[in-house]
Amino acid sequence: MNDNNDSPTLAAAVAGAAAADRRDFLKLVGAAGLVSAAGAVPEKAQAFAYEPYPTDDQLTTVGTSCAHNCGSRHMLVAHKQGDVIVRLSTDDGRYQKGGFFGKDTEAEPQLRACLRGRSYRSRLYSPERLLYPMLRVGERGSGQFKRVSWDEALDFVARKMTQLKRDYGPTALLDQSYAGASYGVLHKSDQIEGLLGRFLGMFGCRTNSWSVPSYQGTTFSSRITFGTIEDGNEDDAFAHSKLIIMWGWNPAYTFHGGNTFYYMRLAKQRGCKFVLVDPQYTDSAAVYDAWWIPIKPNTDAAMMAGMAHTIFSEKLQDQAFIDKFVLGMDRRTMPKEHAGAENFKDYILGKTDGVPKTAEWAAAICGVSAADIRKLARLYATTKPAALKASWAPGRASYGEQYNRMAAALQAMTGNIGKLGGSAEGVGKAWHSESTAYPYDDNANIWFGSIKSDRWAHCVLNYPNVKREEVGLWPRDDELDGRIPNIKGIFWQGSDWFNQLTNINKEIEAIRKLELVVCMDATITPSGLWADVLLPIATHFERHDVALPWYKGHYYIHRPKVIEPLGESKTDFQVFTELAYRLEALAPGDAKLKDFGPRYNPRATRDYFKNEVSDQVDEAYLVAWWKKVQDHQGVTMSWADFKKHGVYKFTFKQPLVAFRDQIEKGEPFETGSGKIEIFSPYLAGITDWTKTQYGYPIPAIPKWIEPFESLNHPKAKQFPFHLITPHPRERTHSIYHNIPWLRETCTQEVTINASDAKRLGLQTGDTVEVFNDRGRCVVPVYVTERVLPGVAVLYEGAWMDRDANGVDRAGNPDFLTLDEPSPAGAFAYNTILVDIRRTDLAHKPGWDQLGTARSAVFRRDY
Ligand SMILES: Nc1nc2c(c(=O)[nH]1)N[C@H]1C(S)=C(S)[C@@H](COP(=O)(O)OP(=O)(O)OC[C@H]3O[C@@H](n4cnc5c(=O)[nH]c(N)nc54)[C@H](O)[C@@H]3O)O[C@H]1N2
Ligand SMILES: Nc1nc2c(c(=O)[nH]1)N[C@H]1C(S)=C(S)[C@@H](COP(=O)(O)OP(=O)(O)OC[C@H]3O[C@@H](n4cnc5c(=O)[nH]c(N)nc54)[C@H](O)[C@@H]3O)O[C@H]1N2
Ligand code: SF4
Ligand SMILES: [Mo]
Repeated sequence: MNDNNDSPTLAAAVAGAAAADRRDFLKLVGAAGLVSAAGAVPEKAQAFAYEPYPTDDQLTTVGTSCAHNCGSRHMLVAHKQGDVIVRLSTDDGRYQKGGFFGKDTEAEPQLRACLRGRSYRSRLYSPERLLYPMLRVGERGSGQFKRVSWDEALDFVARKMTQLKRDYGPTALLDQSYAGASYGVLHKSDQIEGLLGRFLGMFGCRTNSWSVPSYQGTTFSSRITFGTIEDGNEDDAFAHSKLIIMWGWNPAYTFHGGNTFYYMRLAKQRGCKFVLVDPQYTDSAAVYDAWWIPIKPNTDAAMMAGMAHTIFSEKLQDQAFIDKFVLGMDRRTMPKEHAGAENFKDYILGKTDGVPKTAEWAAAICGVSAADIRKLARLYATTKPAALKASWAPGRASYGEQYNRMAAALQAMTGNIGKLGGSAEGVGKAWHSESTAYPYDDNANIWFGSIKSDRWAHCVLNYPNVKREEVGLWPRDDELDGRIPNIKGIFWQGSDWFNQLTNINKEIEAIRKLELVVCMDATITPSGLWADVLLPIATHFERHDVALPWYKGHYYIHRPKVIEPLGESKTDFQVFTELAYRLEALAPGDAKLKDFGPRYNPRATRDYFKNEVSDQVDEAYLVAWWKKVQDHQGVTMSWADFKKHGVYKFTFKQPLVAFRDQIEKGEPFETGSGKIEIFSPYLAGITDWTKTQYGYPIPAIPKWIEPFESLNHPKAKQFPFHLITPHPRERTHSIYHNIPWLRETCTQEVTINASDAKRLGLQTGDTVEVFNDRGRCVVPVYVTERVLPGVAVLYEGAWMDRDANGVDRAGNPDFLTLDEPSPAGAFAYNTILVDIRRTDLAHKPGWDQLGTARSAVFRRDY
């Protein structure tokens, strides 16, 4: 056993830091990062790890980008001494030869990093950095691991994989890769294009997780209505709006693009009006002086139906637009084959069910006054162009798909689609990038079973007595159709899903039944603590890649290898390649695994596991990828120049607007009818819903459907708060939870209205328990007028920290969420009834004492 206490490692350095003050702490961490890479403590490292900071001319600078699934993508500039990043700064034009950026103009705004990105150094050199492979020695979830060699760890994984596939068949391994690394072209995690999906698929054992937590309801809506999720305008189009309705959208916190806020500020300066429909008065609303319309969570589709009623009854709709571009909005736009079916207008006017969806009807459901519903409907229908930005959070709910479809109906009936300053979002993807540098071929995304992602625990716990509709089994046209996956192992790559999916207590029950849990990550994570094997992965500073923006942006950022991988870290691609060679060797008679290694990573030999070899191979992949960019995207810049410039940004004559060509040039939409399908012939044609991935019926037109739980539900008598769980400003989901610099700025707390606090006798700072029949969390309370009474807000992503009684002391709302997805697959993350009571239990913020305590995983000797 390696005696971690005696070796000069990062963990050892940090062990002494627990009681030290912050400056000393950073000194130790900064120095230790170098120690672990180099094996000794050069005096210089100590000298520059703390103030006085060296000046720029004493350091080298390397332009790169920030990473992860954060809603954006910005430039970072690493200032280095030797192989240590001493500080990080961002785009201000100084560090790029050629000066593509830094102009801070409407045409070329800077790609300026937020505080999360700028604090990355403390994540890179964090005490919780995983530096070498580890194997579990205690019970699963006990957090007891021992350090092992790569050889030992990979041998264990390869043997176990071989056994599980042999004993349980091709669905035994569940792919829970997600977007932690999905925005690079070479080192990629995600369910569709990712490295893990390709690896498990080629191995012949993979259950896929098909629904995305972010916006599955929205995806469904965009696909059904427009035939594509690319319904987004580029950010700069916002600058041309006269009215922006932020519907469940808080771009001040939750980025959906690199420069959204910059362009919205331009719109404001040009006289644009802003509206916010949200249970909470957000900082975005404060900044733009928006008209705040507080709404009961998950009742958005009802309010929108009320708006549609006003628009139809006051004849404010753009009938010419509807007649030309829309299917099923009213009787005359219904497809002939479905002429007798219910159309949207008849539903809204109550002609089919006898219930007119008037503003008064909606008001009784959503809590917004009928007068305000009418006022907003008129404002939206008469202000041109107007952007109704229907964000994802209200759709991250039961029947969330109906909210997004209803929004699309409003966007269509007001003729705001395909117009500059309007909006069809939706998913809002604006860019189709050249997204993979490794082969994206027949071997990508092979699966033998595919389920709704948050049904895995349900599937494991109830196997084989599970109906296909319960798990949203994706249909196949072969003998595997209908077979419930027999899941025995999980891989987490670029994902902290154990912490981030729904109903964690149910997940805990399920994970105990598994035989293999592998976590590949750069740090110890809450998921990792439940794994059998921890594999240390190099961060984006420690490998060569190109960064992709999120859904908007039209640029690439070069990501050179800034420093050598810390400790024994390897890239995901190195790990999968080496495993492929090992799996092939373990099954010499299996023709399907012949040449698995070279087929998986065709530019490499088995030497790829050596960093000096992988560096060369990665460069070759990226050069070939750049050639694709040149061929497919009309780029003339050379790879060498791109590397010098750091950023390549596409330029356009006019802002990019989704569906402009459909509206201006009459091109067909990508739907079956070529029109915007408010009535969906596809949905109308489904007879057996159990044979679809949805499992349960979905109406052919957008409709209001009561959510599983809401303030209008009888269960609200027992659990009187509707909890919503938006995305945090100080974290990217769970990433950065342990970073003191960021956590000092924001407390993990539950926000409630002052009237509720008064009733419960609570004040800001009091510790409360937020609970329901699924779980319990302990957090401080924050009391404000900025949230609707009856609503509680608890941001997602806190690192779970269960006590002996199963109470989460960190305040992770996924102990309270329901693992019952909406028919279209939307996670019900914002559909939660809870109660709140004062508690004597302590909240554990998880970033100071606890951060270093948790890193003890590296120091114990088992
Ligand atoms: N209650 C509630 N829960 C939610 C949500 C909500 O709204 N409410 N939102 C959901 C949504 S939309 C999302 S997208 C999910 C996010 O869920 P996750 O994707 O699980 O969240 P992250 O915290 O981003 O975790 C990504 C992990 O990837 C690791 N990682 C980063 N880069 C690499 C790499 O190159 N290789 C490897 N192997 N690992 C890497 C990071 O260290 C991190 O641990 O959370 C969901 N959870
Ligand atoms: N800082 C930061 N930015 C991020 C992320 C992050 O973790 N941190 N994650 C990224 C990812 S993966 C995603 S999926 C996106 C998510 O992007 P969004 O879904 O747009 O963001 P959220 O923060 O979940 O919620 C936005 C707003 O919706 C409101 N809301 C919640 N429920 C309801 C409802 O029922 N009705 C109405 N009308 N409003 C409601 C919340 O109060 C909040 O103000 O953000 C991306 N950007
Ligand atoms: S918005 Fe995202 S990419 Fe940009 S700096 Fe912040 S964390 Fe990094
Ligand atoms: Mo997401």
